[in-house]
Amino acid sequence: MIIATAGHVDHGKTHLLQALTGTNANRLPEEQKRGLIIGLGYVFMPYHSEQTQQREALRFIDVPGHEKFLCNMLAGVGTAHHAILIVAGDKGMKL
Ligand SMILES: Nc1nc2c(ncn2[C@@H]2O[C@H](COP(=O)(O)OP(=O)(O)O)[C@@H](O)[C@H]2O)c(=O)[nH]1
Ligand SMILES: [Mg+2]
Repeated sequence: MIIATAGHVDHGKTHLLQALTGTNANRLPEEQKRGLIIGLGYVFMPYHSEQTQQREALRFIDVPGHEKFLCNMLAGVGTAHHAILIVAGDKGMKL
């Protein structure tokens, strides 16, 4: 299963994925320097499936929230089965 993030820049998308998987999806040096994702980030969370009795993984695609990188965001969410809409509770919805 592939899950994409969605939400405005600086609302905690990458932070949430790091908490879930232990991996920083900001992998490029420029992304780490700026603290925001420009391309796409890929992280995963392994788990044991009771259904199949096998080791499986939830796969996440972290996408940019900045409007300048909208094309990259669309490329990321286009392949996902599900999305997590992440809104910072202290900032509210932003367009
Ligand atoms: N306002 C707010 N900031 C958060 C929250 N969770 C994480 N942050 C901080 O917001 C900053 C940006 O987080 P990041 O995950 O890079 O946001 P992204 O651009 O949506 O991926 C970091 O300094 C985080 O520590 C939250 O729930 N609310
Ligand atoms: Mg991010």
